[in-house]
Amino acid sequence: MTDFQNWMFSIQSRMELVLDKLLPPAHIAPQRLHQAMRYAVLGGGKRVRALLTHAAGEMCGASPQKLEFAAAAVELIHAYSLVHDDMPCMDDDDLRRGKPSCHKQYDDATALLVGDALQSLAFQSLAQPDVYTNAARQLEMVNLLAIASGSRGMAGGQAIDLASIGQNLNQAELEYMHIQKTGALIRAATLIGAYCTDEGEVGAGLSIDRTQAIDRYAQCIGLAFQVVDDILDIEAETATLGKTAGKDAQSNKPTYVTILGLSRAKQLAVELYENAVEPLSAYSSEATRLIQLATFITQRNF
Ligand code: GRG
Repeated sequence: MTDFQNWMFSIQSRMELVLDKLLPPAHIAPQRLHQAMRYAVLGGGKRVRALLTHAAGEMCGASPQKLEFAAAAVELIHAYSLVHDDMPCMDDDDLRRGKPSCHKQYDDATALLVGDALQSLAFQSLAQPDVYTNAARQLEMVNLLAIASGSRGMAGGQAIDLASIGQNLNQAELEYMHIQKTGALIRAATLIGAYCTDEGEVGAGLSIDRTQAIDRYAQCIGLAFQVVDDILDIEAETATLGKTAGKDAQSNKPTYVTILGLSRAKQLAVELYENAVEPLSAYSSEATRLIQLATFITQRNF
């Protein structure tokens, strides 16, 4: 196993434990809701957003405990978005993370409540009273996550996505939608990791230059993530993806592949990778994990 794979697996398994502890136990009432929340969050997912939080935090010298609660908050928002996205009133998908999607395993009303409750739990995780020593920075993180998830971020992007079905979007319009739908949360995940550092703490701290470099990285890698997602929708198998392959074409959705064609979409993913890592070149080994993650995100096959 490579050093990067070791790092990734150790964070993925630590995140599983943190999320397990944050989620209400399945035997506590209302049991069905709590079971469904755990079903939607645990035992699946690449945890890309949590990895980004950790990688950015490590670059700025943040402590693991702060990073874990912050990364959990982002993963909880992400899990809520997947549960709602799969519902019949949205993308109507039966498969998620290799198992029946939440509303299929439970029912629509439960899935709706799972999303609502996961969103609240995300902010509870970020609002921990004893973890973050810099209250102003903690408030900034809450604000960042709220904006990224709301109508001018992920939920707004989803609204544009639903309205775009069957429409002929151009590349700029598609990009605008994805900056909000997928990019905003990925950007927040990364910036929140950097914000977990307290000035004067071990490590490099959070200068304006460093924040800007991380922000630029996060915006490019968020878009790259979506371009690769569109490519995989065409090229990968349902069994590998753990979600229905070919769904975009089936739903008549504009994607980078429908607009640019496969080969230009792949070229765009490479360009976005290069644009993402370029601002980090000044930081040498401190930025290693972010650079390795950019490679993982753009070269993944699931
Ligand atoms: C319902 C408010 C609301 C928003 C939904 C992000 C989103 C908006 C829907 C997800 C639909 C989708 C498949 C988007 C493409 C990019 C994406 C977010 C893929 C899933 O993320 P991964 O691959 O999933 O990181 P895992 O399972 O690995 O966590």
